[in-house]
Amino acid sequence: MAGADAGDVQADSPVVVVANRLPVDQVTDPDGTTRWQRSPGGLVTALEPFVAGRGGAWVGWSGTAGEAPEPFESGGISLVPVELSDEEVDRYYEGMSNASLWPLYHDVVEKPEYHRTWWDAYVQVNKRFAERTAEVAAEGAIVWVHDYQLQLVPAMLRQRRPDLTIGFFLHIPFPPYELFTQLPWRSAIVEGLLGADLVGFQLPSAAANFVQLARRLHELPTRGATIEYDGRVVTARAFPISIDVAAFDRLANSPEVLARAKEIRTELGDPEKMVLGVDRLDYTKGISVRLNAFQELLEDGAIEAPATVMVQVATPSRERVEHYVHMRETIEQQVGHINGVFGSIGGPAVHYFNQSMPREELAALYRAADVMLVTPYRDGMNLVAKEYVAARSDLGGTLVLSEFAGAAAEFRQAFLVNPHDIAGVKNQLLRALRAEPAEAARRMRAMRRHLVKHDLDHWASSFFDALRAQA
Ligand code: ADQ
Repeated sequence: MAGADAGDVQADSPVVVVANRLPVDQVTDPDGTTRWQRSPGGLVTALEPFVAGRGGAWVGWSGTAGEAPEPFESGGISLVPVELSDEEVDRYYEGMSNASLWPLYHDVVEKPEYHRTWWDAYVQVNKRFAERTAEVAAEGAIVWVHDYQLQLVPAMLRQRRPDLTIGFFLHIPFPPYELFTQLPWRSAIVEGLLGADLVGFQLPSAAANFVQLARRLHELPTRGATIEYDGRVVTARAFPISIDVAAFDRLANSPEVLARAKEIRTELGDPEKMVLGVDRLDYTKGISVRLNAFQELLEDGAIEAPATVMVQVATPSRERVEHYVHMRETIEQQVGHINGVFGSIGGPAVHYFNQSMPREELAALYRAADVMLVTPYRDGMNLVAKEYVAARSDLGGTLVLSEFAGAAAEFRQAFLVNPHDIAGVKNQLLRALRAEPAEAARRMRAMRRHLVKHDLDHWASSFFDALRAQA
């Protein structure tokens, strides 16, 4: 087992990040050689200053099943790979994490499946992560564990290393008591999280859900944001995640991106209005909601194509999980239908891309769009909404945002919608399309003012500060 052969790993890292994935991807060059490349994600950028160059370590899976590579250095961080077998990828990752916990935590928008074999693999893999972390953390180190795949790690780690200060952050929503308690392994998960000193959530309501569970399910004494457990005090608080606002702003204002934004409008046939959606292809993101709204507005004659066009970019995701295959087919059929009825030769009403795009292209799309549609049924935060606002220093463009995205708590000046209410979504989309430039600018300015003060560094620093205060 991976945890057994620590080999050259030394227990000397004062800060350890533990996440399902390492912050690197293995890429193969044209000559067949493989190398590690830093992943584009924001998490590594946020945590780098706290981990890199200080002997910090990152424990995670490489993304490939089979024997784990030896620990290695990258960008000043010691990367400690954890092994996952093919069967564990199926059961722990695609099963328990993505077909049980993911839908349950997102308000059962799809029906979660529960299988004991998946749970067993989840326990086994969490244990391996805890063992690996226990081996690399220095005496008294600070450990920050991330997300729903690793909820048992805090308790498993504390059992092995009571000297550590342990933080946990959940990137996705945390459901209310009535939903959470359908999980057959509910007590084990709550006890797993209670192993941490600080449990962080995107929203105060999620933190409150957790405190309530500890009180009602485990009959633990609670006071405000704190829970007494096992002779310790566990704090549950909100730390809304963000993006590197300055970097995104700079990117969106670069001459190349501005030129590309213009070019995109030309390539779309110079529409009067461009509506945009950018998501990971996931059933929580409500891509069908906005396609429905767009389609009905075309049917009603409230908008016309190609004067108004929609661009939807959906990155392929979790393609081995059944719900995702089905959802992708539904979306593609819907796009086909809309274009069949409302498109013309060389002029589709919806431009759909099932592709991942470079950051520069996303920034250009954000800058080109008149309306950004972000309509998840439930979303921990939603960074796309934040990227859009960060990209619009021109104060142009409007944001239609689901009330059920964490970002809605911060962006009160967006055109907020209930994604279950199609009439309401249509209404807000029309308002957003027809907003006077002065009103759009007023809304955008207010959202930007909030965003610049609450960036990614603010998020990571607040969490680390709160965690150190618990030490
Ligand atoms: P995700 O569910 O992955 O994250 P989100 O917050 O929207 O969702 O982040 C998506 C990221 O992927 C964005 O940075 C976006 O730019 C990028 N992306 C989307 N489509 C892309 C495309 N076609 N090409 C390239 N990049 C694309 C989870 C939770 C969220 C929470 C984050 C962070 O579900 O609620 O905000 O973690 O905590």
